[in-house]
Amino acid sequence: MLAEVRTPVVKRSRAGKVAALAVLVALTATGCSGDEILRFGWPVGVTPQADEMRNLWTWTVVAALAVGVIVWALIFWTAVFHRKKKTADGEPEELPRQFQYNIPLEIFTVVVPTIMVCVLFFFTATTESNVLDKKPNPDVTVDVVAFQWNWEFKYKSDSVNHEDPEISTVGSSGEIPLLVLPTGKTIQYNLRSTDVIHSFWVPEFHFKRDVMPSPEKNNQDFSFQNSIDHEGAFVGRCAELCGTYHSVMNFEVRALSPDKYAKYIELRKQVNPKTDRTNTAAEALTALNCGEWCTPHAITTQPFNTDRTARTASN
Ligand SMILES: [Cu+2]
Repeated sequence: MLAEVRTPVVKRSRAGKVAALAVLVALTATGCSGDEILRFGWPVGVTPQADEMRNLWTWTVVAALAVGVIVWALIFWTAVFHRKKKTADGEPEELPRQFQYNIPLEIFTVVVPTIMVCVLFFFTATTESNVLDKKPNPDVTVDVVAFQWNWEFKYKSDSVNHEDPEISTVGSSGEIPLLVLPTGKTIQYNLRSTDVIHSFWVPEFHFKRDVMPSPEKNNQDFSFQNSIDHEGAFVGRCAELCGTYHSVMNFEVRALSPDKYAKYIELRKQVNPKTDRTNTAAEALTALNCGEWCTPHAITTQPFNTDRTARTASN
């Protein structure tokens, strides 16, 4: 009698140990930290808006996995324990007991998913509203101009003082455009295309928005705001298939502390005696000489080699 009682307990504890070991192996073998696992493949965000998006993503995936585990367990349980068996003399048995027209079960399967959709809708709508929130007077306003196949960034050094000369950084086939921005300030991005539809995407912002040729025509909101938490270099990409060289339509966001940013803007206004025109982004960053984040060329990506004759059989 005792043996009969103890056996299932021993089996259960062994199964528990195996499950715990499997989780431990999965965690250590992949080398993922807890934070990495909860990001479910997303990069580390660098804006408060990105943190909001990440929270929504994490808890949506957790909820989906919880539902998935329940559904997979039910499928497994049904397939294993309620399959059609044969009788002792090899004849097929009658079908197991059927459950159609079970009103409480049908109400349950309508009400529970409805509640789940409502909860997901609530958190999606509140997150969207927070991420798209705009302050009336942003500290910096940038006009982002997308064209086949590069970017131009035009911004006032001071969005209040409209008499300042407009500073512009444009990419070329040989140079990735650098969008230099201050940390901890509210930045407004006004998106516009000069030809086809592009998409402004910085993975570390956890944000992407289509760049349209005439957004007013369809009442599209072509601007958004964010603020960047810390200094760094973050790759930006076009995320809308826009033609032959779409895949190389990259840029780089360079976030600098507000004092370095102010110096950068001053340097952009100064005339370079060597070229007799105002400093380019690369020249201003070189003159600023602030270490890693003043590197004059993109760190996170590199220009596409447009020299067709440079191709050999090996590449
Ligand atoms: Cu594009």
